[in-house]
Amino acid sequence: MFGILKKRIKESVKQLAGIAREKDEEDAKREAAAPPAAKEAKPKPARKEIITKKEGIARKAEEMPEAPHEQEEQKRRLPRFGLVKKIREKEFTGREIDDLFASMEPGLLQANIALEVLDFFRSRLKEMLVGKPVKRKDAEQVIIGSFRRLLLETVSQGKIEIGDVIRAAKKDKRPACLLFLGYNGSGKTTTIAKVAKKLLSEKRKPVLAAGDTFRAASIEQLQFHADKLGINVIKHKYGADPAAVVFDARKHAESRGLDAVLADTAGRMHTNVNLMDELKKVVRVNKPDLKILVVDSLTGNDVVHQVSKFDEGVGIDCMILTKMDVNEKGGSIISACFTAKKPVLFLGTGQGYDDLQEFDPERFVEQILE
Ligand SMILES: Nc1nc2c(ncn2[C@@H]2O[C@H](COP(=O)(O)OP(=O)(O)O)[C@@H](O)[C@H]2O)c(=O)[nH]1
Ligand SMILES: [Mg+2]
Repeated sequence: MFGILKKRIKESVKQLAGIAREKDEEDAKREAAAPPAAKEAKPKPARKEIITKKEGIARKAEEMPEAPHEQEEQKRRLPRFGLVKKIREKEFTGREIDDLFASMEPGLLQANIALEVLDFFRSRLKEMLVGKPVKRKDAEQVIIGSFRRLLLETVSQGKIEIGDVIRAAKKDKRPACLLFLGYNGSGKTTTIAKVAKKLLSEKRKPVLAAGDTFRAASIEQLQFHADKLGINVIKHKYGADPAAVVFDARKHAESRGLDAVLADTAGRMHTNVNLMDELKKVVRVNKPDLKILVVDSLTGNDVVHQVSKFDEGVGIDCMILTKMDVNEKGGSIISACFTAKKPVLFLGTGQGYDDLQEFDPERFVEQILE
């Protein structure tokens, strides 16, 4: 997983560390070419006169202007010290970070990190690195550390546990209502089946709501999964009001003491206002505990647009990114988190019921930087 993203981030780190090393060599050459006087590091011994400390201070003040050779000495020593410091340390400039991004941008975009995210990364990296001396030998580690912080602060958007949501709803003596939203084909129906399987394995009782009354065969697809898992689906006819389907499922779950309603919805094309309005009604009528956006991780840079439209339209609480098993890019996770500022609950990692991985931001970042 994330092979391309890993490669691109590694290239960025290497390139910046390379800048630090290049300058190192240049300065070493400059030092070798410097005149011998400047190369002399040993300070000349101070004049050999025995004086008391008090006298010494007074005389030093007096002597300063009369001791040009000392000043000379200091002048020689200071640039020398500056040079040594320059050789050992590196201060990145804003220009170097800009240049890095200019050359890395196509690759990072290709790894599905959106342009908006790259702009943010560039300015954060400048804040972290520019004007702060870094020991050249540590440069690579410092750069990796900056990327680690940057990635972590982007993908750590809090934590939501479905178990906690169910427990909270139970206190109100009602089932939790989890609404799954997203594009056609993003993996909503498949993911609902996976989440249902997970709840069953935790000894919880879910029911499914066939809220996609729009797309041909969607109800049958949900029924197929429910039959396999041995759970119920509440369904109406195609073309029926999805808000009513979800409402009925909630009543069904309440009367039977079930734990959660997992509600499917039609794939909202975010350009289709009618469908978005219909979805708003589902939310208004049913007040779901969690609005979960299911995002196809292969979507590429459209992730940003998709996430913002759904968030503006109905408000999302968290996300699930699917098809990570066939996605080497991984940047869509970063783009989705950056845009939504909401946590990723799970990653879909295949078509089987157990192919659902809890998303761990720290593990994700370590995987990328390993
Ligand atoms: N490889 C892979 N395929 C997935 C994953 N999640 C869903 N799919 C497939 O994506 C296609 C669309 O999924 P579906 O659940 O029907 O999407 P929906 O239109 O949003 O309900 C189906 O062929 C699924 O089997 C995943 O995590 N990995
Ligand atoms: Mg579906």
